[in-house]
Amino acid sequence: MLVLLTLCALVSQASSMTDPMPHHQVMQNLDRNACSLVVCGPAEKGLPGRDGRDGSQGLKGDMGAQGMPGPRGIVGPPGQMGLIGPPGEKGTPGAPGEKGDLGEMGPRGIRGLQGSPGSPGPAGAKGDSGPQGEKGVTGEKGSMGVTGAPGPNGMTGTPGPKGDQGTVGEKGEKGEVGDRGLQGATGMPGPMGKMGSPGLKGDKGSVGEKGTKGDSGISEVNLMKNQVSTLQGQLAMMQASLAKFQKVASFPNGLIVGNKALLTSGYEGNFEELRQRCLQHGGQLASPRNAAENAAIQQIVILHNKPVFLGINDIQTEGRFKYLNGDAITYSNWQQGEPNNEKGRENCVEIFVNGKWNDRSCGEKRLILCEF
Ligand code: NPJ
Ligand code: CA
Repeated sequence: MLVLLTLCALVSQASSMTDPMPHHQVMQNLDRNACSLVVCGPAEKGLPGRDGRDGSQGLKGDMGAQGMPGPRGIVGPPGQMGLIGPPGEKGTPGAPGEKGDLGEMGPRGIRGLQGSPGSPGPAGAKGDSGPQGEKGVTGEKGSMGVTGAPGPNGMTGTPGPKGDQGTVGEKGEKGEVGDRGLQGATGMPGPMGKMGSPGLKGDKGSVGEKGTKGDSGISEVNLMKNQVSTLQGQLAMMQASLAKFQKVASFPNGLIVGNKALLTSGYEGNFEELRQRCLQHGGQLASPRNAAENAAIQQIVILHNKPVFLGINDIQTEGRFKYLNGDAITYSNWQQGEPNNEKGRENCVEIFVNGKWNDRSCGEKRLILCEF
């Protein structure tokens, strides 16, 4: 019983969503006895039922093209009801629409075309003999008669007057029925038949195969040319940007020599303090490897008019000057008489305004000059 109730409820829902068929009618189709036991039968003058659930939005029908009015002709018979349409493609499920009002009856369909004429029928039976025809019109003068037999000898008389015209003969028999005439012109299309009921919704088609990769609009070479061109443009912009940035960065406490940037912060301290400071900022104490670099360092010294310590010393081994990375120096520019390791306490190197080097005590305080 519980199952029947549920089933009945389901059917009620389904029918209310799709058609206005009374519930009891549906149930009769299923199980008359069962339904008569359940509440779903129609109560006489019962309370109004609840509103049905909103129907699902129907498929939108194709708009029919309006036909051109055909030429006036014989009104054809109404066309036959159209066939049930083919199943349509499965559409995406529409959002459940609100239950709409009962729609107006649709317009009458377009009149269907008149059917093609049938093939000619068999020849008819020979007709009955017709009634005697009317008196015909006077015939034409007959041909001259044959010459008569020779008369008796006598006076030859004058020729007699011309005789009266003869009577018209009887009407002939009715002729046979003629051949069937040519087919008449096609009549006007008859009224269009009722629209067929919509076909079942078709199944969703399977996903098609992935298409082949499309051709590139331009060739690989052209593609790379474009990329190179783009990169060249970007590089030029970066070069310009870097050059400007270097100027900004070196002003007013530094300069660029080769790929080295020399910068002083103005800080002053002993050799060890300066060495560590440069390291902290990702650089090292200025270490001239050639005359050009030495001249650049000299420019800073001149600018500030203060000697600076170089990244060169012989702390490890007296008299053997090395760079901070441990390599022996390969370039030098000693002041005359230097290095002299005065008082045996000069293991660091300073550079004067004149660009010359002098070994000096590492404990002296000098302006910091780092190279990056
Ligand atoms: C003297 C010794 C050095 C020693 C130093 C320690 O340096 O020559 O070996 O390391 O004292 O105090 C002048 C003198 C030098 C003197 C320095 C000290 O040299 O001639 O005898 O000063 O600073 C520039 C300035 C001074 C200079 C040479 C050049 N310059 O500006 O270019
Ligand atoms: Ca010295």
